[in-house]
Amino acid sequence: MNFQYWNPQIEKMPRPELEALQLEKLKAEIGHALRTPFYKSRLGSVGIKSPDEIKTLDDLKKIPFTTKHDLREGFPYGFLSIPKEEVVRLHASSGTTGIPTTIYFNQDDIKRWTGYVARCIFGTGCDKHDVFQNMITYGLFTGGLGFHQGGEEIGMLVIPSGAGNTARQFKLMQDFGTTVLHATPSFLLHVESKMREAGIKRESLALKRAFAGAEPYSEDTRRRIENLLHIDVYNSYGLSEMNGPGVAFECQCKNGLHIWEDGYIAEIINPDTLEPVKDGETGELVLTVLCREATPILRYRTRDLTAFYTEPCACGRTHRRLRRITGRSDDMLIINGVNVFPSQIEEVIMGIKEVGNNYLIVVEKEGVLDRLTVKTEVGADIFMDDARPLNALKERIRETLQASISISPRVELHESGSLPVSEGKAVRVKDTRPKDV
Ligand code: DLL
Repeated sequence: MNFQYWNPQIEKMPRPELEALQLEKLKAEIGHALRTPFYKSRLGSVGIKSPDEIKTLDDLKKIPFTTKHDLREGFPYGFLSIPKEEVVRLHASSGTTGIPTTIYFNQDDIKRWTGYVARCIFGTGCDKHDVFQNMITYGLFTGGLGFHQGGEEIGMLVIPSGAGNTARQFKLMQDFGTTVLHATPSFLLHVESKMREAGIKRESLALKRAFAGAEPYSEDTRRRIENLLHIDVYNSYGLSEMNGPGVAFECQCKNGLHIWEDGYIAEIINPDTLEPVKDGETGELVLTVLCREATPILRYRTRDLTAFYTEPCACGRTHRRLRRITGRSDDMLIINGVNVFPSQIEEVIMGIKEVGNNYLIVVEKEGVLDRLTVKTEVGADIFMDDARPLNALKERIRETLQASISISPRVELHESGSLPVSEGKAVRVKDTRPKDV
């Protein structure tokens, strides 16, 4: 394979040099952190009053974790390390509590972030000849502007189409010969369904690849999008607390996401004991930003579950790879005492070829028990007078799910296009059980 690197010196840097670079940047980041009200007090509580107290990367472990709760407590300026007049942008993610997590950038922060996203995009084989349709939400969400800047940086023609409005998306693809897409995986599946409905032939489009991220999805979902759209799909991971997209990305090997270790320090911990897991074991990802001055965040508990791949990647990059993020430590459902991750359900149903591109998991109380219903879409041709094929498919889905999650769900089949679609992150789980149970 012909690998291309945006910044070969950094991307293929020998590990000892890379770690020395991390240490240097960590010390600078601690310097920024000590200028914020939050970390002045938090670092002070463990005796860190100057960056010089950090002598090795291992010293990072002396620093307590930062949580989403801390970020909310620090709203609006508790994490700001520079004078307000030097801030040029903010991004925010709204949460269920109503207090947004807000991240500030100065001009250099934006440039650095752009560099990381450009590195991701270029590493998949894109270049200035590509036409890039950015079908994700712009605005406070980081996905739109983050990819927009990265695409422009490598010279692609960027179409800022934003999410939604599939008819307009098709028109743009046709008019401008779009070669690269960016969207959430659920929106890519929706686009494909609508394309079929509209009778648009795949061969009439110039599509070659897509970046899919911002929400968890299985390897089966990737394969499904690739097979339906005849493109390569690359997994893209990031979070607003760490700038947004551009944190970890797949290279052309499509086997794990390289985390850019010159920009972020990654640790994986056991979410219960808070101790590091052994290499290769699954745990919660903890990240420290090394490339942002305005809003330093140290040892942030992402809640995302993943593992390190330990063996080197065939592409020659030395930055470690993360396994596809399967979900979050806080999205586990407990159904009649059995632990189920939504990703396990997705993996099963996306592997069944008769099942359509959209699904919904519903958990409700029925008397004293929990009841799990999995609603999936199927093609209209199966809704015929003869109910037998329908019932047989339902039973097959139920049995396959039961074998995977040890619970027998109720399965409902719905006509294609009838389940709710979200333009941004898909809402896959509707849990209506009373919260105190
Ligand atoms: O979702 C940033 C982003 C934009 C990433 C565009 C990729 C593409 P937030 O809204 O702060 O930021 O949400 C971050 O989304 O902690 C994960 O739980 C989840 N997530 C993001 N990417 C992936 C992925 C953006 N590839 C949260 N696989 C993260 C699984 C993902 N989950």
